[in-house]
Amino acid sequence: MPQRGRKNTVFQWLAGLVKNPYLTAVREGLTLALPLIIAGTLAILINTFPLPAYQEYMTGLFGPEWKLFGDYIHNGTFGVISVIMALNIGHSLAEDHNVKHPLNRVTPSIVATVTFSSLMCTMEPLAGGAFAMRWLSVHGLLLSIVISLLACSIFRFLLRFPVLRVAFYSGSTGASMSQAISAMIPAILTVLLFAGCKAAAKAYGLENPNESIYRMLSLPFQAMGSNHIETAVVYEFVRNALWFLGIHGSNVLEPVMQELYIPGMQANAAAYLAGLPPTVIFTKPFFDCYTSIGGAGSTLGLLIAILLRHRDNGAKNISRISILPSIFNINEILLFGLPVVLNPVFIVPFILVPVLASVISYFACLWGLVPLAIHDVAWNIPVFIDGYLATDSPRGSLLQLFNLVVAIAVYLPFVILDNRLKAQQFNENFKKLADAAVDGGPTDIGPRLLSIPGLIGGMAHNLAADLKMALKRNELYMEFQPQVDSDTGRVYGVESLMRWQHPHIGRIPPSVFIGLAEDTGHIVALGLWGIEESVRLMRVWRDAGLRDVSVAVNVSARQLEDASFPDKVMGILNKHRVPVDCLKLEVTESIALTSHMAENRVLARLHALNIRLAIDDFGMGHSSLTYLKKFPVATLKLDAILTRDVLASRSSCEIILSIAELCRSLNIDLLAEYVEDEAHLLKLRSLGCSNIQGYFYSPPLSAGEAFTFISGTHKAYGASPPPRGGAECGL
Ligand code: G
Ligand code: G
Ligand code: MN
Repeated sequence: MPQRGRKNTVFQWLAGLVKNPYLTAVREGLTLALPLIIAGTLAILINTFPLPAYQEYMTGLFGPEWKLFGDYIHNGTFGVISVIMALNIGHSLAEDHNVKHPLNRVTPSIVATVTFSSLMCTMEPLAGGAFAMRWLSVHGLLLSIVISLLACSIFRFLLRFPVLRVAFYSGSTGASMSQAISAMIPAILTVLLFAGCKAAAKAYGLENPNESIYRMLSLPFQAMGSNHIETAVVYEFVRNALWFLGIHGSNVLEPVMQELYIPGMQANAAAYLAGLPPTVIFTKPFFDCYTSIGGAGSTLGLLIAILLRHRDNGAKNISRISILPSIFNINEILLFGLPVVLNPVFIVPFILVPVLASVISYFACLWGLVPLAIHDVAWNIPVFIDGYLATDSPRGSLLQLFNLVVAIAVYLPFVILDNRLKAQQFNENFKKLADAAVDGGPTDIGPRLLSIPGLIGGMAHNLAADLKMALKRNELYMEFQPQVDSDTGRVYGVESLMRWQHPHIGRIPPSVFIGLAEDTGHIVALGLWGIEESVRLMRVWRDAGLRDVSVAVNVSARQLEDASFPDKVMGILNKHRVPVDCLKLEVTESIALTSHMAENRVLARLHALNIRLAIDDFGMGHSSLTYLKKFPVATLKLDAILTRDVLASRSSCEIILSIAELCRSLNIDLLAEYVEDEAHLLKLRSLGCSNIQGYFYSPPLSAGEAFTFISGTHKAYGASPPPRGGAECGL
């Protein structure tokens, strides 16, 4: 067992690390850059597609400069990815900034970007600008990430000091004006600090931090001049570790390639031409063919492992988009989109797989299982083909296959780990969303769930988008919970309850999806659909001889703002030839019985059309009972807190007694919900409440089950006389 305990501790540690706000900001920043990365990848593919016929065709069609088109896209996307990252990281960090200090969300982005560009600009006269494009591109990525995180942290730290926040009475100026001004001094100080550091560094002869980093990184190799397995292992280790940090590893180590592996290739090719056997194992094609299948990190193995075993849709979609470029060894979408870069889950396999592959391939060559490379091949020739072309032998392709299988096997456990981490994080966030949905009641001031900051709000947005398609895709349906007259045991009505079976997540609690529909306004359409489903069922039941049952449908505040709602409901009843007293609309007390609603024209119109109302969750709101007279209601449904408490609390009993009394005098039906056992049932009946809904009789049922259940009670207790308190549907 201690083994398992330790495993779980590591898992929890990793889960914590993955949730780290800075790493999250980096991941989100990369994800936000995805459109740009996909466009850039397409441009690489268009320009480098490794088919001579294609290259000739394009030259013939557009002239020798045809690659400019792709170059423009590439420079416009990957060429400025470091700037975009600064913007994105600022944006991601602003989300949790915002909770503590109301702040314009763009400000941290500006601070990060300005800081980065002030560090990257140079005073050397460059053609037409003061930036070396190189450092705005992928090559500046690590520095951009580090600087943005630092700058935003310092900015946020400075914001904490009230003296630094310029306060002024906003008066008629908008919120952005006052927010921008209050953040002004911390923002300026942050930029000044970094610019000061840069000036100081320059005074010591250190101008561009990137140049220095790159120079340092290639140092270890200057010592290792030998073309041996140790050098190859270190080369793969460093190259992929750099990629993991978001640095173009192959580019940094280009000197090694130039000094060792390209000459190695040339030596083999020369030997081959001279009719001699090749002698050098480590050549440029060695690395292109055997250790970077699908790109750095041999990520074709990762891609296949994800498609085989990952259950997360995001990861799967990114992998699907990556298939085509990965065939040509272009894996930026996977590296930045999944992402692999700075993702603690994938650091081990991402570095281990290429190192392993270099060792395996070394021995395969050493033992003569696979011939050495004698032809140079372009880096973007698809796997298996390049192995064959480089060695003139299918064994080259076989070794690639072997390495690919090893890559899949090494990546697989980490994909499963990622799966578990994502699932855990999803569940945590979903629970928070569900709690938020249950907590706050409806508000008049805009969205509740959609305005939650960060990942939870993001999840709310995703679900709201899914909900828009749910009706068309048949994911919504209604369930019906019987309402029973406990004196006779007969079912006199049902409450219809909307359900959403999400294709990937499963059943979504109604509090969540109804809350989302209220936020987006979609509830108006969904609500009408639910009413029509319920009314249609009444028609079906009546045709089947089940006549004296009514249906109660829940209605949200948003629906009562739609002036056409009452007439649409009436239209539905007419369409299905169902009498108006077969339908009840349930509105919660906190919505219906307020001064605001007393003036509501929709309620007045519903009343005029004789459409009956039930008041849900009655007894705990702060409503004034006088409103009960304003809109004659048919039914009061006791709040669950009251019914659950009746055995334990005297005051709940007193309250129910007086509500029962009130109902008798106003001729209103009283219904107790959430009745789960006989003790509660008996007590409630003794207090004057005999209409019961709850698990004691039945949970919500499908339409078919409800029909069977109701027919059963009607057979057992006879169809007449009509139950006391329950409404008989006329006609
Ligand atoms: O989890 P449960 O089924 O108990 O959730 C039911 C709650 O969801 C109800 O109290 C109601 O507020 C809401 N609800 C369920 N169905 C509908 C519906 O069709 N329309 C509206 N507006 N709300 C519904
Ligand atoms: O808020 P409203 O009354 O519309 O909520 C109805 C919801 O209450 C239904 O979704 C149903 O699933 C749930 N419900 C109905 N009866 C019981 C019960 O006896 N116990 C519990 N826990 N929930 C119930
Ligand atoms: Mn209800």
